[in-house]
Amino acid sequence: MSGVIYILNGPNLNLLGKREPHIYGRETLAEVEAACRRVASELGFSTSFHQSNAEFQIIDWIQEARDKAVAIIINPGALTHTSIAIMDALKACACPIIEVHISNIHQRESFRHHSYVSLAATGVIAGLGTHGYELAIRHIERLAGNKKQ
Ligand code: CA2
Repeated sequence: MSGVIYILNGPNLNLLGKREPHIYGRETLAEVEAACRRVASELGFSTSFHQSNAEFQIIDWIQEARDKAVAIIINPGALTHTSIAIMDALKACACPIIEVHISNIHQRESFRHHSYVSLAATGVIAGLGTHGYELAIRHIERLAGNKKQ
């Protein structure tokens, strides 16, 4: 197995571990990045990990991933619930797409219950904290393994 997994994070996720630990936990985004790099490398993948508060930047990374990535893991932050443009960009990608939410969006305000991104995602992980990123990487490894059989 080899290849690069793009891991994309949307608005305000740079604040991870610094505010609202009761919702998002105490791990910082830098720690999430390091954990993703470690797990991915154990499984033979590299990672391209990014965060932006700008929608256009996330769309540009998704378009870059079209040509370069074996899979995309995306936590679009609040853009999950609003961005048709991110959904369209993801729909143009052929690789597996795992949508990750740290919190259980279905247990929160009703405006968080709908995700445009889910319409383009292979699968969704929500409510398992930052461990969801690692689970997504492990699932990508399983998908890659199954393809070879
Ligand atoms: O649960 C998730 O991962 C979310 O994608 C996080 C978004 C929220 O808008 C989504 O509904 C669910 C918010 C990210 C903001 O992250 C913060 C982290 C620490 C402190 C403040 C914000």
